[in-house]
Amino acid sequence: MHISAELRQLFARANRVLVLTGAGVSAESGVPTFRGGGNTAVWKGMPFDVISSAEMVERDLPAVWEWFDYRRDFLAELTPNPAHYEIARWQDSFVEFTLVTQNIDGLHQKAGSREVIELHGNIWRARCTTCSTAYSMVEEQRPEACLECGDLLRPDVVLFGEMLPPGAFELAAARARACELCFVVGTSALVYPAAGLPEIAKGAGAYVVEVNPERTPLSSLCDEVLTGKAGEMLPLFQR
Ligand code: BJW
Ligand code: ZN
Repeated sequence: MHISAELRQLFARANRVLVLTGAGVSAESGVPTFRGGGNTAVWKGMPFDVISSAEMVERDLPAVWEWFDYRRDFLAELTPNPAHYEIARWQDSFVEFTLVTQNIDGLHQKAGSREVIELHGNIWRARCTTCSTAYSMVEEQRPEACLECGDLLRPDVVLFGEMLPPGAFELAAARARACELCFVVGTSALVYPAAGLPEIAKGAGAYVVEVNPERTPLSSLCDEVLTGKAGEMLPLFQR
């Protein structure tokens, strides 16, 4: 795959870089993507946008937990891939580096990334449906009910129709406005407001690069499209 001289130079000289990732960055670790490839995620006959929705939390919270418990068991066996590790290396190479992810799998952190802006929450946390107290499920089991108020717990992830964590998008948008170089890696760029970040970066003058084996609605906005897998493309960058 050809990386332009302009992009190589920009990568070598840039001070402020932002990377937005989606499910595709974890695909080479074995995490199924949501869309594309024809294997859309389905749980007991329900498409993921039905089971992963605010309505389903209201209607059948135990079913939502079953689906997320199943996915945590599956994810526990998986490890980061070269794309996660490369992105983790970048954080110490630039004056200001921002990693924004839509992923809830925690693989960026496992690869060593710090201060990850998680737009859609984290599958390894539960939170109280009433008082929002959060509980880690990395090492420990979640309590039956909230230890503060006794109410029900739910996965600490952002489902369709729900608000993003307070401040997360605002911080990501500020970094997008300030960056010189923006990478959009492994996202179908269909889900908003996340998909709006590269548009913000572009509007503020950044050079926007997409890394994806397939074209997306963002491709035409990008200054450069690197058609290929994240784990193969990102290690081609040298600084
Ligand atoms: C590779 C690869 C390799 C493969 N290397 N690449 C404007 C218009 C219309 C609707 C809306 C709008 N603004 C907001 C909305 C509503 C909605 C939305 O955007 N809907 C659209 C579908 C139209 N947004 C929301 O509801 C958001 N909330 C919100 O806006 O709050 C305010 C509000 C409230 C009420 C009403 C209106 C507004 C919240 C969105 C939360 C998304 N949640 C999910 C589920 C999380 C929990 C779970 O996991 O179950 O998050 S949905 C799912 O999609 C998940 C992902 O983070 C998200 C994005 O998917 P992603 O990462 O792009 O993955 P894929 O699978 O789509 O794509 C993978 C890509 O990788 C592909 O392109 C492949 O080619 C590529 N790939 N292998 C590189 N090796
Ligand atoms: Zn509580």
